[in-house]
Amino acid sequence: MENTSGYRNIKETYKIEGTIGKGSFATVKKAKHRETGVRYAVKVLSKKKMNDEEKLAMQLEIDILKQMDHPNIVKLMDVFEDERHWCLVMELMLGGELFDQILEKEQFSETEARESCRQIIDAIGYCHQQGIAHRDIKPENLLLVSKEVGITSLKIADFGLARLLNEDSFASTTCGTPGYVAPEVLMQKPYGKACDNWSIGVVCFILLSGTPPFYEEDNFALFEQIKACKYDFDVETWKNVSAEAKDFIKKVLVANPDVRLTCD
Ligand code: 3AM
Repeated sequence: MENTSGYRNIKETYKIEGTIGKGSFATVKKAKHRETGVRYAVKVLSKKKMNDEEKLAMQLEIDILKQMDHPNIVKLMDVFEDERHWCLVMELMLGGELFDQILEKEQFSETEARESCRQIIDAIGYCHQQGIAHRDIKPENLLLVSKEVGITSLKIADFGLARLLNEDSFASTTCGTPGYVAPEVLMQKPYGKACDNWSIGVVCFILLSGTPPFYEEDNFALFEQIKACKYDFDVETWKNVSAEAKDFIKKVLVANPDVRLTCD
């Protein structure tokens, strides 16, 4: 139902419950559909803290998410907007972040790591087919469907940095999260979808070994390490990992995006 301002009021359709967490522009809350009783996650984005450029970027995130329909991408069910907020009604992910599982378990079995990687690659391959790069793949953006199902069912969230990229349009703004960022992004070269494949390589490396391939306290030193593609397979940590898995990492964590493995 629309009120006098022309906006639909989310509270008429959903009962807003507790807060799940907060990001820089967004608060994620739990909500219950008043008729069906089904619970969802609602990402509430405040327009107040955003400048016009950020508002446009957010509108883009919303437009991208609306197009997405893949079992390993958090589904956007509905969008409510008023003068001050956007409310994105999404599938509720009850298993928390993959990152927390990594911390809890320290190391996944290779079978678990392989299944997680397959799901991430499926989802990102689907984005790439549609000309979309995610640009911020990291464990915090990989959410688990439920605690019970565990690692076997994960979905990608947060397209805050995703941009529509087609073959001839390259993004060249530096974004992403330090440890996962591809060398070409750091070198401020025009870059495309291959930057996601690099980040997938970093995530897979962490899933297989429990340690990041690139790590320095200081960001400058970290960036130098990434640009030089300097990482190794510590003998003790990697002793139970197959040669095929290491070979996969070696073909993904490659500085030159033109020879890096694609999702296909
Ligand atoms: O605050 P933490 O890190 O615990 O995992 C996301 C993050 O949790 C969670 O909301 C917080 C702020 O981004 N989150 C994001 N999307 C979600 C979803 N669809 C979600 N939790 C459940 N379902």
